[in-house]
Amino acid sequence: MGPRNSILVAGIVVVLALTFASEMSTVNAARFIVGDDKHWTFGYNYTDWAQKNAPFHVNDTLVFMYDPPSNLTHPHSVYLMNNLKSYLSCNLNKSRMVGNVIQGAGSGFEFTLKKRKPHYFACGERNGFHCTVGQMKFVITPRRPCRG
Ligand SMILES: *[C@@H]1O[C@H](CO)[C@@H](O)[C@H](O)[C@H]1NC(C)=O
Ligand SMILES: *[C@@H]1O[C@H](CO)[C@@H](O)[C@H](O)[C@H]1NC(C)=O
Ligand SMILES: *[C@@H]1O[C@H](CO)[C@@H](O)[C@H](O)[C@H]1NC(C)=O
Ligand SMILES: *[C@@H]1O[C@H](CO)[C@@H](O)[C@H](O)[C@H]1NC(C)=O
Ligand SMILES: [Cu+2]
Repeated sequence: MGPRNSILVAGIVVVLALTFASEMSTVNAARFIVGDDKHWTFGYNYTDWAQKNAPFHVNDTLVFMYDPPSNLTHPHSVYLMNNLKSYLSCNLNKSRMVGNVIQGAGSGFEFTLKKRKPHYFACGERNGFHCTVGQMKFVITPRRPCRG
């Protein structure tokens, strides 16, 4: 085999390997409805839900579903808490809103886990009351995607 052919073969191998790798990560990425058929609601134990559905992986997607504000339903939202301390105390001061009160309507909104760090999710409504009393909080630390 000449040097030119070797380079060609090596190139094809690299392309195939990259294609395979990206397909594996797509195949392995999972989609979770937060709370399953309970969706994102007051009084459901999301710590328990997260423990039962662990482990989560980078590129997995969480789907938050909740009704928009109306006479019949309390509003909900989704925040990422700043750190463990604010998560534990449900202090929203330095949190970041990722889903407002209407974004959970219909088929909900999707949050893809991109980083291998703790994600402190909480409902931001009633100044932390849904987080404290309503148990609308959970932590997820995604793992590296598994390949096969
Ligand atoms: C929620 O679930 C967690 C994990 O199973 C458990 O440790 C905790 O006591 C539960 N909280 C309540 C209020 O039941
Ligand atoms: C996550 O998905 C993106 C786009 O599909 C991909 O480029 C990236 O490599 C994936 N991340 C991991 C850690 O697999
Ligand atoms: C919601 O409340 C408003 C005003 O109080 C009322 O006019 C309306 O009929 C209520 N809608 C429902 C669906 O109960
Ligand atoms: C949140 O910030 C406000 C305004 O700066 C402050 O008054 C309040 O004490 C803070 N709350 C907590 C729980 O730290
Ligand atoms: Cu809520």
